[in-house]
Amino acid sequence: MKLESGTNRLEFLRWVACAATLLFSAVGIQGLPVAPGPAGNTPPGSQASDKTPHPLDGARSAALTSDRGRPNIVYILADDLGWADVGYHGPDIKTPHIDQLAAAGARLESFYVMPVCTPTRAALMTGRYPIRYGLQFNVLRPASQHGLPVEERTLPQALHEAGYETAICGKWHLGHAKPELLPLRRGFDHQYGLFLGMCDYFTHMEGGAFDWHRNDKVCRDEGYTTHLIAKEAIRLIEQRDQRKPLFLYLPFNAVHGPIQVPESYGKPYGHLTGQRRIYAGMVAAMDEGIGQVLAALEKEGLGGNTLVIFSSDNGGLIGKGEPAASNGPLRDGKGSLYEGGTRVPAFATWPGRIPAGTIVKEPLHIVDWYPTLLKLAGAPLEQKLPIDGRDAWATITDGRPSPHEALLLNTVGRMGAIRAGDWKLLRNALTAEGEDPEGAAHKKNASKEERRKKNAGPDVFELFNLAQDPCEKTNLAAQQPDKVRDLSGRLEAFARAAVPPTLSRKPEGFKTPKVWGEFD
Ligand SMILES: [Ca+2]
Repeated sequence: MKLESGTNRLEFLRWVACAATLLFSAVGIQGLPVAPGPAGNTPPGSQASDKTPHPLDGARSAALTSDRGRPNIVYILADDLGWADVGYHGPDIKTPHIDQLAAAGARLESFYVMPVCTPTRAALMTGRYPIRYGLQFNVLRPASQHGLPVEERTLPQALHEAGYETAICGKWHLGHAKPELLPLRRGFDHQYGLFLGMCDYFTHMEGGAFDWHRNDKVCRDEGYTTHLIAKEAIRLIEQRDQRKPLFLYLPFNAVHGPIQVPESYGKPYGHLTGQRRIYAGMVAAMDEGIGQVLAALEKEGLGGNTLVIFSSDNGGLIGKGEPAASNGPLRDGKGSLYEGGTRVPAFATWPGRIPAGTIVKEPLHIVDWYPTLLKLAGAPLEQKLPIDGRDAWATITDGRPSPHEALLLNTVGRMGAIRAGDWKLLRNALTAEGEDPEGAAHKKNASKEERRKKNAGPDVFELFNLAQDPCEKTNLAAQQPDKVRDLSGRLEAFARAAVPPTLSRKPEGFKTPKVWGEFD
């Protein structure tokens, strides 16, 4: 076991700066994570005012809610959005619609996702950790032949069975090489958007082929993808089956690369430079689209009984050079098991059911939405494959503790991380080689030679108390050997239960099609 030595003066000053920032966050200046206290969640109304007008709180809403008190559900998933890149967490980028929505419900300030795109989407769709079905490592590539295994029951499938109309509008990224992997075969009544992990925002091309679809067929709609996704979401809301509650999954491909936006969106951000200026415009365009979707819900009289959930799918990418995204003081970014890679902006809003201004500090994971939503929708939770997620409703609405004793952040090869209460243990997160999904973005603190040496040696553990040290500066592994033993045992149990990751290999003789997901 390698243990970090004490902090030097520079480290100490950085720690002080971090602590000061967190102190400011407690009074709402910076919006950074506040250390969880024994009382759990902040009582409703103690931060944002209960009198904040709800964006979905129109007079028509109450009279026109969906059936039997079950909510319409809109899950907005941003792509690669950094912790500090929502207005309520950081000063750089204005997100008035996101901020208003967040203030009207519960901000989930310790909400965890997987470090990259495909695993997070799989976790949301199944309520099961990706180690259960081989999607814990890396993302699907254009030549990938696999996807979310068809044996997995999906969230839209369960909601569809319970009588919901289900739609995906945006990025799928859970399989495109076979018809059975496409959204309409995985529980969605409607599909619109891209199948792969990223595409050009204007031409809708990726990897030499076209990737824009409606109902799993090629779609030649022209325009900026964020605009198209918002427009289609509004159409789906307006033309929904009014006899059924609606589940609308809205995974914007924004603000994943390529960093592109119509020029007008970048203009208000002249004080930012380089890619960050364009990225800020991308966030602004997404915020505008979210505002339009909320207005459509309101216009249709659905606001009063719609649960709107928002989160990013992983932390902001802060690789080499000047990063476009910012995770604020959180350590590291996309692809990493440190907080900057896995702890993301998130909230849930439902007028009358989630008190405005709620701040949830208890740790939750994206797998929790599956059982939570199924329960709210009256869908059965009994299924063949066991669910890792836990019903988080009492934690979100009633200040109850996290439903998890321990949350798995991931385990792949010799690398892994787990959170239990205020404690987080990472194994070989700094040093393991060849197990980084996104190009070693998080290993910049160790030279190649250092990593090679350490990778050949015994496991390197880092232990942090996130209540006192949310920026993961002070490794307490040496002082807390019992805690390390306990958490590494739990992590090892998850690792032993994992199936091997399915790796993306380009098949022999692979030919890029003209359109991804077309099989004729
Ligand atoms: Ca992503």
